[in-house]
Amino acid sequence: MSTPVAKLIEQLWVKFREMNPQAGQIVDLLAERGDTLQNDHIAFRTFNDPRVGVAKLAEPFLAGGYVIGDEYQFEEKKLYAQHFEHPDPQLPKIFISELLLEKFDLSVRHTIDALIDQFDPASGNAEHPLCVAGRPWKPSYEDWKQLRDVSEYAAWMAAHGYCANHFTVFVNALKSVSSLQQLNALLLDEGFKLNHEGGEIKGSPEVFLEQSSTLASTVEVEFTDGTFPVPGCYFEFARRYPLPTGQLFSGFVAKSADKIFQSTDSRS
Ligand code: OOG
Ligand code: NI
Repeated sequence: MSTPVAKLIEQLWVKFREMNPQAGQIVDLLAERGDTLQNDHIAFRTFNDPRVGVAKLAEPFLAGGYVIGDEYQFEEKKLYAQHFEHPDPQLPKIFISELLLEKFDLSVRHTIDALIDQFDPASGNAEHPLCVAGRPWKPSYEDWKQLRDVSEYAAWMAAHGYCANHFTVFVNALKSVSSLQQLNALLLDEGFKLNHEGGEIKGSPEVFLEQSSTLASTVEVEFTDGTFPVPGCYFEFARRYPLPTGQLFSGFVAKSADKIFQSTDSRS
């Protein structure tokens, strides 16, 4: 695992664990039970501005042999997403969503534009991929609150920018639990808080995918007008089922994803 894309994923994982101590605790918990972690997918968020859109974030993954999978629409949340997968099954799928800026009023667009204007597009290149750029702008807490009132997603982006929003445990590969229900019960027992939006488990064997996730841990973020607690990253758990062809379903389910996004809601 030493290709540039594998190195990039390792770098994302290290940052993710730093930002989200929950992740390390869950990995340790699984390790105590004799399980090693296999990542099903990584998710990124962005805005649909060409300087930073899905296509821009996907560049290093496409260069590393990933191919475009399906696309997904989220009317109410004003989001569009695509997933990418690699012929090497050891490499996680990549899920990238973007906020559709034209669907917001001018004052919201102005706030977001002012953030993107602080990003130096020359810095998002092959040597310094956008997905590990961190937060290339300085928002105020006032910006965060304005955005939070129209889109939790936009507020999250303003606060955190570019990092893995979540990694995902591939539940099929676990030996110490035989279902997502069992894993959830273990996590709740250990004191982790799960996202209950749309039920603890999203999806079903009928749609070939079951998912659950922790609620994002609260992190202290520095804004231009002070440091404030806001939702950070979360950890997801996915169990995949075989299609009639016998192959495991490798896509995502928009109806479930819609609820998974809410793992970072400040009011959950
Ligand atoms: C992505 C939410 C959707 C999935 O697996 O369906 C998702 C996000 O929170 O950015 O990850
Ligand atoms: Ni996910």
